[in-house]
Amino acid sequence: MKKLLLIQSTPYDSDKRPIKKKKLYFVGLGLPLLASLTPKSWEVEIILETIEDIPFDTDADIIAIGSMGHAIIRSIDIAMEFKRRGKTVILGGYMASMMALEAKMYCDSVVIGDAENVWGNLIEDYEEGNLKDFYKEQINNLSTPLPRFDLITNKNIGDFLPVQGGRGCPNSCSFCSVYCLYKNKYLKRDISEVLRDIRHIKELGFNKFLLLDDNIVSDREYLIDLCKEIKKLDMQWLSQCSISIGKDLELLNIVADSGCIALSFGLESISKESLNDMDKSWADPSKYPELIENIQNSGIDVSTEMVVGADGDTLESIKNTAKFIKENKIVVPRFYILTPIPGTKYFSQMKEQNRIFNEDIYSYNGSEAVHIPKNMSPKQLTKAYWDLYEEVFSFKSIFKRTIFRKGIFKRLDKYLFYFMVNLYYRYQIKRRITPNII
Ligand code: B12
Ligand code: SF4
Repeated sequence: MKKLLLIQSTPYDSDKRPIKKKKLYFVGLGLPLLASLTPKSWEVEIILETIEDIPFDTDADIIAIGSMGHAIIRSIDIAMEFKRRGKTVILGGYMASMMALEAKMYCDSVVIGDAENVWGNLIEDYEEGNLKDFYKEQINNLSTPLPRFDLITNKNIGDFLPVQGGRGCPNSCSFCSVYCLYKNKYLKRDISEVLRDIRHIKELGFNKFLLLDDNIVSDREYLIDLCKEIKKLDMQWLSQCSISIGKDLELLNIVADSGCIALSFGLESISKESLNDMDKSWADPSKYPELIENIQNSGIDVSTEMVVGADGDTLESIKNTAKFIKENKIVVPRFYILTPIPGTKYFSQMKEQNRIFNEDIYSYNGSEAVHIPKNMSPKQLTKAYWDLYEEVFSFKSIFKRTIFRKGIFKRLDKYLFYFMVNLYYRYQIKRRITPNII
């Protein structure tokens, strides 16, 4: 029987050691899905490198490696090692798709973008000794088989399994990788298919799921219909979407009522100028507090993703961001330095303006400035970024955002959980690890 080894690589830390954890709280869907798209005549194994070691002496025939964000550099190192050992190596996932020519230098074939329509052909071509350099076919309808969760549920993962709703996003933020691959397209799966996967997850004994979707409010009617069905299954779920959901109280209630416990929002910045600059002019930071309050009042917890270093940012506005997070009692805030990722519009803009200060794209990790900001030096930006993290994860701020809040005793277990997550993030920040891959 032929064997396929699927690997999700882990990023390197600042000493170039692969970041390791005992438990991976959130797992992606890409590899379980690829496994289910693989012909039944193949044996498949999945390795999540964050929690497992890579079996370099495997007897697998094909090694296929994912590439998420700055973990691409680790993916390339793994690819080169397997090539050295004479294996057939495939790279796929976001970064390999966005820099496919570069990725090809280290492997036999690159899958660009969605794998659904090409993975079967790739396996067939391999069997016929006829692998092509690139496989690319964008899908127009999103329909996927039941993912091979059996290949990950025996691992030390969290209590949420991933289920996909939609893929892509109608917006076009200049720094965004999703826009690069989907160009304003939002593909959604049939509600019956999404429910099939959620029911399966429940049968496996999981009562929580991660609804993977780049922006679940991309299609309001679809979301309402989906939530009405999810409610019947009595489960808890998390997802991410645009903060604009905070304007729509009716929708918020339907979403909360269906079991949504927390949503993550890419707020990006409290500076309107910065948002305009990122082609995110539809977002209005002066409205953020009101929208956040509406969301929190509906019973949904708010976690945020923000970036610093856009042209509207000053050292003072970055400092004020800590105040914003504290005042709005954001339970799980995360930050990145705005980074021009090759393939994005923002990368081309920075390149044209000659503002890329560090050309070594493989060193980009979202926590060190690589471009020349408008209102500070790259060094000042990196320092302001870590100062912001230190301030937001000071004990005072952690207590204020998680413990000292109205209704704490009604939902003590929940806020204690967030308190623990914050302590863990603090521990990572002290070691200069961006808190993200738990
Ligand atoms: C769940 C998730 C996570 C989870 C789980 C990660 C994991 N290791 O499995 C957590 C929270 C841990 C995480 C962490 C990170 N993530 Co993440 N994550 C996601 C998210 C929300 C969903 C991924 C998913 O399962 N999608 C559903 C599946 C079906 O789609 P897919 O992954 O795109 O897979 C399809 C194709 O891409 C392809 N494919 C995917 N992998 C592979 C591999 C091979 C070999 C092949 C052939 C094909 C292939 O086939 C699939 C079917 O078509 C995406 C957003 C998104 N739009 O996908 C971000 C996303 C992938 N993450 C991103 C980033 C940046 C990160 C971090 C680097 C964040 C950070 N700064 O630290 C870390 C790195 C983690 C790591 N490498 O271990 C970026 C990647 C951007 C980029 N240019 O690379 C995304 C796109 C978010 C965003 N909007 O920017 N992430
Ligand atoms: S709203 Fe989010 S997913 Fe959509 S383009 Fe902007 S950053 Fe990307």
